[in-house]
Amino acid sequence: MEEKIYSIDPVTEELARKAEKEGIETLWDRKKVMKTPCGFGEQGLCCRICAMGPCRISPTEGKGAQKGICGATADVIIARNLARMIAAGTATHSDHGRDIAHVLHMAKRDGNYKITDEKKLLNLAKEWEVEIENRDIYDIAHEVAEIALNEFGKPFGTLRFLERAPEQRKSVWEKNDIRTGAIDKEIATIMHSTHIGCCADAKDLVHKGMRASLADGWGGSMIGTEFSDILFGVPVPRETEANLGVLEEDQVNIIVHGHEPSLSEMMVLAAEDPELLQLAKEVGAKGINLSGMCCTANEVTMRHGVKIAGNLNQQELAVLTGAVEAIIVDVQCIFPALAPLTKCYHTKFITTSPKAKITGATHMEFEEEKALQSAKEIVREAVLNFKNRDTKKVFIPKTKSHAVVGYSVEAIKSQLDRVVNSQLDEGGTLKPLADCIASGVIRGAAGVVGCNNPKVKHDYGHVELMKELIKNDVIVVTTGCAAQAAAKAGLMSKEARKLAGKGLAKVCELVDIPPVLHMGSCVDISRILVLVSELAKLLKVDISDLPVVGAAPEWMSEKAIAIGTYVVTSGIDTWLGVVPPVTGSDIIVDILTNKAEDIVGAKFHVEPDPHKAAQQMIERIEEKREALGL
Ligand code: BF8
Ligand code: SF4
Repeated sequence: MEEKIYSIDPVTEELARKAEKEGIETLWDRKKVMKTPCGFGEQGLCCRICAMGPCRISPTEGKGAQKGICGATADVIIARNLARMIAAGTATHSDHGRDIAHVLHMAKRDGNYKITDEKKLLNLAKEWEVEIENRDIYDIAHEVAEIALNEFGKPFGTLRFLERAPEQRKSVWEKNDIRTGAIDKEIATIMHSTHIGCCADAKDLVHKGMRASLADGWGGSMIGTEFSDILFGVPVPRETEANLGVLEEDQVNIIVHGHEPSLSEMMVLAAEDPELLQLAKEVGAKGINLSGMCCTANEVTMRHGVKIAGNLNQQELAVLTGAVEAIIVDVQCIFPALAPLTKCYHTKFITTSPKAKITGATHMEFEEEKALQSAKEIVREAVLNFKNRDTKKVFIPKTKSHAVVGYSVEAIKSQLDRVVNSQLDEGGTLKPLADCIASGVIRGAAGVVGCNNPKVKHDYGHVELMKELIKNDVIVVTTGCAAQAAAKAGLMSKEARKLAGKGLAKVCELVDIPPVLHMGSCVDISRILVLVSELAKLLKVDISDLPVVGAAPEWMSEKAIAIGTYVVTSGIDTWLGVVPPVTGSDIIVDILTNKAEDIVGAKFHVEPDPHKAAQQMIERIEEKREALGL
């Protein structure tokens, strides 16, 4: 029998084999049990919105049920399901943003949460016309936070951050009634419109989805990023290491997994606490080794260089090393499978958020009012668990990769300042980058983002796509689990410029950057929106005119659907490596992959083969260049 290959990542392969040998179940086993996915679900032809159903529509025209009991057609059912996915994704990122805004609202000079980047706060205060003269910085912060919190429910007006887009883009949104209002309102409207017997117009439902998606990218996500930077610092380039080889045999290994930096930042501080370090020594460990998983890893590696343990598909494998004392989680992308799995090892599985309690886990609520104390209690649990480690079960793979991370827009600008702008006697601008793109030294830019999905060989979609793009002089910016795939594959080391085409390699050498830039977590795709907006303004064009493309080769979450939709709605063509559940409706497929271009100047493309996707993306970039006369 042919051996199943799970991943292109040798560490993942090694640990998946360990799981096989020990008879431990992983996501790949559960996928196997799932057998062929439900054909109706796969095409989006199933509706369970009301109790007259569930209704499923026959994929064959003229045969079997062609309508739900209420009369909803396949087009309506699929559009409703799609809109609900967008609403869920938008809710998730935005609720994260709201939490961070609350943290800024409670920040105090002598509290656990302080303002780290006053400049960023003052810039935002000016942008939002908040009085700054002769005011205490914390008063300004609290007022800015309150304004942000009102973005979620304000009864009138459109989102403030939409103003950051170029004028041409704003007109496109205005003309098509896509300028989004309060974040919660857009989500609620979708839930209302998709209730039984409400909106039954497929095109209009996609339109509603597009409008809500902007509340994600230009709303909740942007609030999350901006406020995290103000509280915890704007990321700057720093060295780190990636993959499960970052675990240490002789230390207490703690993994932080999830999304919100309000928890992980405190965990970083707690892991450095002298008393807890002393306790670690007393239990026989040489120290406390904190590493991150999924987007939480991105947050803390960008700001502190904390090592990256792995991405989505590796969360169970971390436990399988037998060397993790505790896996501490907050919200999103946490497999419930960790609860029974951790019972097979000594690992403590600790949930911290009231929004994500998991049966079988130990819940230690993280209280923001006494954040550091809460974090210390959690770390203490982990340290005390070191003595329970069963050395016979321990296997830490050797492999880990070196990476440079932390390319916020500000960091990219200061990198350009240091080596290019300083010679030109100007600073704080992306102009040299725009010039490189205009001259053709760099052909364009691609944002490669998103998850892992066992439908794709782990990391293969991300890594192959990125390699092909950089080889063709397309600079890659990345976030989320895609960023971690790149880090593990060595694409974020400066030496990776050897894999780049001549032009890009030269720019990387001159500016001292890797060809694949780590821009953060999934909410940080808002950084990419700011980046492309500034580039478009410099070149005096709309975002949709730029030789810029996006891709989510291994996406799986509703968040990814919301992201893809706001990226397209912002004017950037987006390639998906996994087919979304919409293929049962020709009308929806036509809107997403064709007609969207007439409305917002960009559309979705679906291409599971990363090499073919890269070629299509490069062709699209060249088309855009030609249209711009470059
Ligand atoms: O928000 S990339 S698997 S970790 S959803 Fe989740 Fe997907 Fe990873 Fe972060 Ni984003
Ligand atoms: Fe069936 Fe219509 Fe109810 Fe959906 S909303 S389950 S299609 S009756």
